[in-house]
Amino acid sequence: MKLYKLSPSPYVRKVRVVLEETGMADAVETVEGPVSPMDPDPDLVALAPLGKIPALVREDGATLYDSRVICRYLDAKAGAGLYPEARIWEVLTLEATGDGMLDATLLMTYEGRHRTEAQYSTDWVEAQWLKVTRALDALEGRWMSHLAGPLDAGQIAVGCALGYLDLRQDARNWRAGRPALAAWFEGFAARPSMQATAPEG
Ligand SMILES: N[C@@H](CCC(=O)N[C@@H](CS)C(=O)NCC(=O)O)C(=O)O
Repeated sequence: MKLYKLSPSPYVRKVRVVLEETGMADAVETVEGPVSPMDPDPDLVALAPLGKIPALVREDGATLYDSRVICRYLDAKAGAGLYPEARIWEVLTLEATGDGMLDATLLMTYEGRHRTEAQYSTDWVEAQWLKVTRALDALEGRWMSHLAGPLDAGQIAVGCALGYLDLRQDARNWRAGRPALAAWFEGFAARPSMQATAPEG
């Protein structure tokens, strides 16, 4: 299998954490390349029409995207139980929460990276940040017992989202007022799978 990636991408990190946790990292060859919404890579677009990473080229079937589909596919292939049937709706909702935090944080980054100074909207950026803070508060207030349970795909999404906040929005100090989530992330970030996939910048 071939994984289209770019090192700091938090969505790619989710997939790489699943590969590490399921012992399948060696089954995947990686293709690293630049990714831009304004100038998508034609090779990637031929495989994945949205031009986004991650995309997983399989030997025996259509190319898979996005990160949620790929994580679920790898989990099924490994039989790793990261989407346990007994808690499936909670796991999927937690995964959607982590991914939604990533989407909002990425839009904040893109607002500065892909739009001119005149187009840049502080209101838009702050509206995205509000989404992130509401999600952080929900995690701190309602999800801590789930986060403390056995590893699942929802936890992986949240762990990668918090890692991405440290990378791109460190100055906003998401840990302030959220001691339980901060303590959970300290432990989660120490997992070998998270250490092996930590972004370099
Ligand atoms: N929902 C997608 C989001 C993937 C995504 O937005 N990836 C970014 C890189 S971090 C990308 O490819 N951006 C290029 C674009 O938006 O065209 C997933 O979970 O895989």
